Amino acid sequence: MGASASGADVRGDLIAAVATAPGRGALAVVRLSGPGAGAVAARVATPWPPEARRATRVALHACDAPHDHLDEAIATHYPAPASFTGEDVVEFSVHGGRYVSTAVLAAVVEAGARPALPGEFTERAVRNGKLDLLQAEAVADLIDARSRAMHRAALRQLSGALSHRLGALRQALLDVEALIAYELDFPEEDDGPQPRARATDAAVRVLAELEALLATLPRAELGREGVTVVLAGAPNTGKSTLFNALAGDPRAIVSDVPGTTRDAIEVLIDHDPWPMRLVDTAGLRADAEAVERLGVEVSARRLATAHLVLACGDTDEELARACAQVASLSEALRIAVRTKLDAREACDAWRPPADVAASAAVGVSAHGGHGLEALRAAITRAMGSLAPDPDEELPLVTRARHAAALRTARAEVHEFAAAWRDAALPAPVAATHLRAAVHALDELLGGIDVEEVLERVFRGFCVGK
Ligand SMILES: Nc1nc2c(ncn2[C@@H]2O[C@H](COP(=O)(O)OP(=O)(O)OP(=O)(O)O)[C@@H](O)[C@H]2O)c(=O)[nH]1
Ligand SMILES: [Mg+2]
Repeated sequence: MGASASGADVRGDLIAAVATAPGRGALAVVRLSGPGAGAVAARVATPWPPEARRATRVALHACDAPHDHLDEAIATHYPAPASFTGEDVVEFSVHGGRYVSTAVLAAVVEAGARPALPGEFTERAVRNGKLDLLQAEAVADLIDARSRAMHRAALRQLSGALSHRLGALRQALLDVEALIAYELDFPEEDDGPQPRARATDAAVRVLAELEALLATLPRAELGREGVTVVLAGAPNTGKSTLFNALAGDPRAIVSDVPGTTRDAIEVLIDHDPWPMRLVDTAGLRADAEAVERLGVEVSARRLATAHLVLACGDTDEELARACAQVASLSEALRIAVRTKLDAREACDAWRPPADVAASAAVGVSAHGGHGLEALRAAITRAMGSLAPDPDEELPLVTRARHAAALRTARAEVHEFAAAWRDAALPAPVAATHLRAAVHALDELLGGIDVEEVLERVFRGFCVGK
């Protein structure tokens, strides 16, 4: 039986959806949740009911029409409340592809279920106290994860690391409130501990913790957006060839005509410790004709916003020139990359010249694959110096919603601490700031009745989740 924090019964009607991605695949899952899930399943599956929580083979058919056979499937029944949503849940693993899953969904809808809205299953899990809102968002992040860093951050949030941290902060704020109440009750008390100073100190500790969490935002952004790594250098130095080799995919056009790449091309690649947003750009040269010149302008813009630049040159002279040119256009970290090693000398014989202005220098042959591992390792080191490893203890603040709530809490606690320290506001007024801070954290965790927040969060989910 589910109830929101406001006490209202929020057990929903019976919903159903195909929980797997559309398209061709070995399996698809049709999921039902809500009161009567078992009864509806009984109208489309034989034999029914299966033993609870045990994967069981069934024949699926049209509603009340056992001879209108749809599929041989595996059914699992999770009676409430021990299910993902906390409601009665049935899952049918059917054969993949569009037709079977759609036909099974149509059958359960005819039998009494309603097609689910995006995110409605997870929303119910939150409403029924199975997950808090942060964990529900982590489910979406896990689904959307495109890199190891995002995957790890999502798993950590799903395990409740951020929720626990915020729960502890919330408790700390309530403790400060209790200290204030003491001051209100015994204002003249002058022996024993000093509640006024203690309340201020506790608030300052909460502020430090809020700051620490907010300070993880840039790292979360790196995890989501990737570290921007821009390939730059003179035309025809092999940038696009190297781009393709690092991407593992021939994405960029390669030719021996200088000025081949005109527009920046980018690709997100899983990398350690952060995903890499690799950008190929037009070769830098002053005498470019009109269209190419536009490309060079784009290159300059991308260089200005890069985290890391791979300055490429296919001779040592070119390499030094590329490094100097990049340095004039970008403040980003720089790795000097001597390209096409195979073309002129034995790959292993190359040594970085003394005059390249870069934090590292690597020689590669994109054709033969020589040096690519060393380049990846140099990129990993450079990324590590941009931001500490995402593995560290503190959970990341991953969304604008989180940042906004934490900033609100920080502003309120700040107001409180200042007013309380200077005895500038009457205690009940000062306490309203603490209340507002607690409210911001509650909203973050979804622990209070915040329809609008739930609506916003869950409509961004996919159907069936
Ligand atoms: N031998 C050899 N040739 C290479 C290597 N990498 C690239 N090339 C050749 O160099 C020429 C230019 O390569 P691109 O990758 O198009 O060079 P680019 O720097 O992207 O050129 P622009 O887009 O014009 O700036 C092509 O003919 C490539 O085949 C390499 O590792 N070894
Ligand atoms: Mg190119």
